[in-house]
Amino acid sequence: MKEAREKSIDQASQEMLVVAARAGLETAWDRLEKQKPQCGFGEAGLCCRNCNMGPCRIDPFGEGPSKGVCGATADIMVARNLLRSIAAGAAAHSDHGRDAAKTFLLLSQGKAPSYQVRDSAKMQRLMDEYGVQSQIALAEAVMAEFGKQDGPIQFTRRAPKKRQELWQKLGIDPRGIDREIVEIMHRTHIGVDNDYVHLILQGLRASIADGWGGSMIATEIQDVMFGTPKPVRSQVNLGVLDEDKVNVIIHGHEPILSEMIVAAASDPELLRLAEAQGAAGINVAGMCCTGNELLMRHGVPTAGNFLQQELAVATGAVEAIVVDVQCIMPALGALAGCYHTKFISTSPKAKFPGAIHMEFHEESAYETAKDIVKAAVLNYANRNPAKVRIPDVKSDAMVGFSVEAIVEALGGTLDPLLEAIKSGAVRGIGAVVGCNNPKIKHDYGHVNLVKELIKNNVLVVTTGCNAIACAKEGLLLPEAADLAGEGLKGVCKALGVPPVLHMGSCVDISRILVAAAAIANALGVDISDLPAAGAAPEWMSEKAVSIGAYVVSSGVYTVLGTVPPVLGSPEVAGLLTEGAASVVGASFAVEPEPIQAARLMIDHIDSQRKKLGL
Ligand code: BF8
Repeated sequence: MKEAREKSIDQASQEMLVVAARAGLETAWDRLEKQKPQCGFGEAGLCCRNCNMGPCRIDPFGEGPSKGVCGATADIMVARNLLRSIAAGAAAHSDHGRDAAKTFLLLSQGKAPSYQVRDSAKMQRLMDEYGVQSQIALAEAVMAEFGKQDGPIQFTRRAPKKRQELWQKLGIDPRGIDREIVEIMHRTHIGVDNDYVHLILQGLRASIADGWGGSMIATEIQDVMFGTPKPVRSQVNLGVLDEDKVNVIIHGHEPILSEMIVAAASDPELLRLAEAQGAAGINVAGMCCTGNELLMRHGVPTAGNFLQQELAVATGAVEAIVVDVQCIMPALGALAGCYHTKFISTSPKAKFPGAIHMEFHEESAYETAKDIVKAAVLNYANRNPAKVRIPDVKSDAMVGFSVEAIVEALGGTLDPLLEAIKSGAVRGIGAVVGCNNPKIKHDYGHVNLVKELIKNNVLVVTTGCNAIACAKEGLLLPEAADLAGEGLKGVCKALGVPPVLHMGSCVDISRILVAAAAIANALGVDISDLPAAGAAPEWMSEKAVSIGAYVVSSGVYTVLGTVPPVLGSPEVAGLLTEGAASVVGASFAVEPEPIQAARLMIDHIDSQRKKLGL
C-alpha cells in the first residue's frame, strides 16, 4: 500500500494498484520504472531521426558532436522536434474535428440516420457566423476549413480584434487546418527550414489552427449534434462500476461512437438480454475525454482518467472496454487477456494487439453500437466473481459548464463575473487542463494546484483529465466553495456553482478560448491583458504540446508540470519561457511542484490586475 500511495493520491487507484501488484499485473508505473534511466538525448530534444544519415544526437554538455550530419544545430533539432509534436497533436484534435464535421455532413445529407440535430439554435448561430442559409451549406463550409489553401479559418475571427491583428502581423494567422500541419512536416524535413525562430512561428500557426480551428469545430459541431452541455450531476471514479450489471467502459475521444453506445445500452432488446444473462442491467461508464463528453452532456458516470484505464480492467468487472482513438494504451490488450474483458477497437484508424475489431461507420452507427453492447452483455456470463474487486470509491460532481451554461448561471450576461473580477472577489481565472503522467504522482499535481488556486480566489475552469481528478476530489461540487477564499466563496454561493467549472474534454479547451475572448472583448482588451493563467500539471501527450502552443499564442501565460524536451537548446527554451512574451504577449513556465506552480499563476494574475488598474 505504501508503494501505491507513492504512485497516486486517489484512493480507488491505490486500492487497484495493490490488487494489480498482487496479481502480478504490469501497469504504466511499472513500465516507466523499466524505462529508467530514460534517454537523456531524447529528454533534451537532441535526437534527430528525420533522415537516414542519422539518427544523430548532440551532446548537451559540449563533449560530443555539436551538429547532426546535415549540420543541424541543437536549436534546429529541438525546434524541429517540438514542431513535429505540435503537428501530431494538432492533427489528432483536428482529425477528431473532421470526423465530427463529416458526421454532420452525412447527417445533413440524410446518410447518417442514427444522428440528429439536438441544438438547432446553436446550428442557426453557426449558420449566421458562416453567412450560410442551410444546414448542408454549413456542413460543407465547416468541412472545407480542413482543406482550405487560404485563410482565415472562420472561428479564428472569434478572437479579439487585437489578437487577430497580432497574428496577421506575425504571419501566424492560420490558413487551412491541414495545410498548417502539412507545412510543419515539410519544413522539418531534412534541408528545409533551419531557422529556429521561423520554425517556432509555424508551430504557433498550426497550433492556432488546432485551438481556434479543428478543436473548436469538434466542440461546436458536437454540441449541434449531441446538445450543448448544461449543469448536470453525476459520479466519478472506479466505484461507478456496478457489480450486478454488465459494465461497458467507453474510452477514447469521439462522442460519435460513445453517444451511440450509450443509446444502445438502453435498448429494450439488449436490456432483456442482460436480464436473461442474470445481470441487473447495463452500466456504461466513460474513461478519459470521451468520458468527459458523455459526463458533460448526459451525466453518464466516468470511471477515471488516463492512468486508471488499466486499473479499471483489473477490477475484473468490465465486460467490454470499447475504444476509438487517442490515449488508449496498447497494453490493454494483454491485460484484458488476463480477465474475461473484451477489448473492442472501433475506429478505422486504430487497431490494437489483443483487441477485437468491430469497425464503426457513421452510416450504420446504431447497429454497430448494438452489436458491441450485445457482445459485452453476452460476456457477462464469463465474469469470474472471484476476481471482481471494485473499489467502493466514487465522488459526486456537478459538470456541464459550457460557455452558454456559464452565461446562463450568471443570469444571461457576463457582467456579474466581470464585476466580481473588478472588485477582486474573483482575483482571476485559472485554466487547468491536461493529462496524467506517471512521472508525477497521479492526480497530485492536478488536485493540489487547483486547491491552491481556489484558496486564493482564483476561479478555475478545467477540462480533460484534470477535470476528472478534480471531480474525484469533490472539487466540482458547489460545496467545494468552502475550500475557496472568501471572495470566490461568496460568488460561488450566490450563484450556486462550484469554484471549479468543468468545461469538457480536451477539444473543449476551445470553450475556454471563447470565454476568454468574450471577457477580453467585454473589458475592451486583448486576451493577453486578462488576469488569467493556464496550467497543465501532469501533461504527457503531443496534443498537450499543441494545446500549450495555442493557449500561449492566444495570450495566456501557461505553467507546465512536466518538462518539455526543449532544454537541449537554451535558445529555444528561452524563446518559449521569455522571448514569447514580447511576441505574443504570453510565455511558458515549467514548475512540477503544484503549490509553486499556483504561486507563479497567482503572481502573474496579480501583475495583470495591476496593469489593468484593478
Ligand atoms: O484528450 S484524455 S490523457 S490527451 S487529458 Fe491527456 Fe487525458 Fe488524453 Fe487530451 Ni484528454
